[in-house]
Amino acid sequence: MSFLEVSAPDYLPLAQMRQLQLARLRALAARAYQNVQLYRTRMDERGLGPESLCDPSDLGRFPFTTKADLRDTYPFGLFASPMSEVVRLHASSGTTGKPIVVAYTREDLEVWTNVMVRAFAACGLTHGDVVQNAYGYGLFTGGLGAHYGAEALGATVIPISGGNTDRQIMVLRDFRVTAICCTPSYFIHLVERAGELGVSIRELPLRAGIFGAEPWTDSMRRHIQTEGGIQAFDIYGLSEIVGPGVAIECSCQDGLHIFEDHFYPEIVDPESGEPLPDGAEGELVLTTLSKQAMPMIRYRTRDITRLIAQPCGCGRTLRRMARISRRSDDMFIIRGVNVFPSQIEAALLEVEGTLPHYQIILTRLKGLDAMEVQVEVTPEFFSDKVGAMEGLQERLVDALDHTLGLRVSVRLVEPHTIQRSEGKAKRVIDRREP
Ligand code: DLL
Repeated sequence: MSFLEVSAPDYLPLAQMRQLQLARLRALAARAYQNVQLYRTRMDERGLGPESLCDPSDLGRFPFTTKADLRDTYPFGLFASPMSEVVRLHASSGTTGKPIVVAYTREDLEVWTNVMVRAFAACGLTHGDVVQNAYGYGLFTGGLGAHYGAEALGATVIPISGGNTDRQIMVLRDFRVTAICCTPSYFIHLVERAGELGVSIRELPLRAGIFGAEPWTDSMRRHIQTEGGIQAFDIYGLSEIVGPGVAIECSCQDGLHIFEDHFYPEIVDPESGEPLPDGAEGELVLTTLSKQAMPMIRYRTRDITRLIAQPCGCGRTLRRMARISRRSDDMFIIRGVNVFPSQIEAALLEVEGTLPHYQIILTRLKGLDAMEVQVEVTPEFFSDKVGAMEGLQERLVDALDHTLGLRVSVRLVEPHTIQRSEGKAKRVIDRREP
């Protein structure tokens, strides 16, 4: 299939897209009903079936599926295909207990590759690119998802996986890599380590980064683009739906196009579950439209965003979602104030003199919650006089106060004090007793 044909659904007129979605939704509901006990019971309880879907918006009458459902049916209870048709399993570890297991038929893998090809193409990658894939290979979906997509695009893939930073830098330079896939926090670490080794990433042929798997902010993007001399694109996905490739930014870098022909998005109020209109911020709920092995109906992602229906400068008709600002379950409450790590990151990066390496430590002192933000300062600042450090600390406390409406303690730490992650960064350390 030619490249243009692969990307054709990106430009489908709206009415045609809704028609396609409806046909796929009906087939999905039928498949889920026939093959998965949990879906059958829930649809029967509400008297729903494929015929209840006359318009994609009718999906709003269907019950949600949650992470708890995946745990309760661990490991294979939500599979809609016999094991003989399942050709791949991945798993995602949660914060507690057993991982969740996801399955793919051969057709599912083809769809995954298809959306990843379209994703890479959307951020300007072509067959001429040399792609260093530093997402972890294994049960995590990042490695293999990006791998098959980049390969199908015709790019040269370097399956280096995560870790071994010095070798990553050598490969980046010696193999004349033009695009890199990893978490944004790991890329920052790479740039920094390269500096120590006397390698300037800015001077290498590297021109694009496809970053995702964890939340990051626009301030972080500015930092990465300046320090790395590249364009940084945001890619979103989750194991339960497919892995990476649910949505991606295009060259306009203004929201992530959702591959709506395979994933149907809704935004709901995270508290009440009520559907919200395009433009309103809430929890992203996704339904897979073509998944065979593990269909997901109205999966509660816990990711907070909003849908953007306005046309995009790139010409794609796919709706966009705003960068994931936070997860609804990321929130912690300090002295009655709701706090999200992303707000802290944004506030810190607005103040000059700090590095995008930070950690939030939560403790409980005499029954009262306390929060300390530890942030690394630039080497120049660190070697400077104590007075400058104090001034910086005050500016940070003020910036956080301004954003959160809360005065919290800030500890400036030496460069390299905060542990680097090869995959998803751990920003919050909760030392409060349960
Ligand atoms: O992180 C899949 C992936 C791999 C996406 C590589 C992008 C690149 P999980 O491990 O199941 O899958 O984690 C999914 O990570 O619900 C979000 O909370 C978060 N996440 C993923 N991408 C982004 C992003 C992969 N671009 C969970 N921005 C999701 C913010 C993200 N959060």
